[in-house]
Amino acid sequence: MIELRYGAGPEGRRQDPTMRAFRADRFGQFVHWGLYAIPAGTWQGRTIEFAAEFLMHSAHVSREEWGALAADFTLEGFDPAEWARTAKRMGARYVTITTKHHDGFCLWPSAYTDFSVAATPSGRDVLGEILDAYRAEGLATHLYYSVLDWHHPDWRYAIESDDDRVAFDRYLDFATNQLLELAERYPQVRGFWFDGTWDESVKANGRWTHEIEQRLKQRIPGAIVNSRLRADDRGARHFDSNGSLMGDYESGYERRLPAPWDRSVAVHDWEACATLTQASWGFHDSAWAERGRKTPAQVVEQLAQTVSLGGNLLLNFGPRGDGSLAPVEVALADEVGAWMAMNGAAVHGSGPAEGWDYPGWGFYTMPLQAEESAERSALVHAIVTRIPVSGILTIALPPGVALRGVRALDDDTAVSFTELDAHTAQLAAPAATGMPTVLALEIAPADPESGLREPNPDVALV
Ligand code: FHN
Repeated sequence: MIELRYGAGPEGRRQDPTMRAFRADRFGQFVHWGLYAIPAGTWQGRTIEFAAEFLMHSAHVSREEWGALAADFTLEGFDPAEWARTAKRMGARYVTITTKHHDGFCLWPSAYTDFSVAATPSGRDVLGEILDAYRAEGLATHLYYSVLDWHHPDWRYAIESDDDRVAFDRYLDFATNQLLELAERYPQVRGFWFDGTWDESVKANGRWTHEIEQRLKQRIPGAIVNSRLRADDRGARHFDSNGSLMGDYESGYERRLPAPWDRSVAVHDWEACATLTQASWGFHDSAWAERGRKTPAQVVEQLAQTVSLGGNLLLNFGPRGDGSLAPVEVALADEVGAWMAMNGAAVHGSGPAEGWDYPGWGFYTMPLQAEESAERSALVHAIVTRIPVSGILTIALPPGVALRGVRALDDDTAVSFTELDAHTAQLAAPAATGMPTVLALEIAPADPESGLREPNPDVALV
């Protein structure tokens, strides 16, 4: 065991009401919005096939030129109530909004910089309006904050001299002030989502990452902080040098998910974040970004996989430069929302189905209370995402579990099934609809005698 001052605390997995609510939410909306939404991936006629929020960096734009975009941040199409309604219709239970991305532009009128909405034509507190709108729809709010800052003169990628150290200490004071300012201005937020913490300069300041997490939690009791903030005394990130998770949940899954059979990830809380476009978080107005745009079925499949492994999915939206949502993203939200309206019980308040192996044709989830209580759930949801060409779904039952009934979750019709043996049931695969079908499996403890029979060797389970 390595002695660490800034590693994980001894508390282990949080079970307080705020954390349980976050865990049960399972589906959140990420919003990347800032000045980068105005050029939307194109600078002086040149479209750069890279994330739109990186344009200042990738097109080598000076701070002055980039700063001039603030004059065009006019909010003509900005309707935060519409953003919030869209997220709610989609089935998201919380939002994580970029307060400051790598370009340093702040969506709130910060007292610590001039580079904020205060310098735009309206001068409005855009962040405050967004947070109020989401709260009015009943969604919890989390604040994204990039520690990396291309605008601030004291930002350093690495500490290579005494001057660097002095400058970077000043930078960390600035970031501390901004974060405490956010906590003070918006005390109803549920959490902080840190980013831009991978550089050597931050890794050499594990103490700051530890202390700012503590200070934010003092200001907002119960606040939830992602693992991406933290570095330990030796610069280890997310997990400390002893292998323990730092922060309240792991946030390392970005545009990827754990393997569908890898249940080991469920030992702690985690959240994956995903883009809707090919690889841009900010609005990128180009055929390049559209080429990889996800369909509603792909989003639902990712959501099902995530919940089956005990994670949350944070699905990104990139509003346009005028503040309006892209119609293609609203359409996706509505299609996902139509599915969630019928099948959300397999997602919200659900988690891994303990003992149920990955079936290959989809994912199993189970109500969370059951996962956490001694009593076994009487219900497992089977989310069918890949219909076998045989047209047959094989259900491998965990030891001691019997299948009592199967119903389609959307219309509550009974589905007939055959028991091949004590461990195996089969049923006709649902018809293809273009979206996953959810089957509610009613289960009960098996008759102890029945388990003594041999499993049927003819049945390929996966
Ligand atoms: O560089 C950022 C990127 O723009 C985006 O904000 C994502 C979201 O997780 N985080 C960083 C890359 O890891």
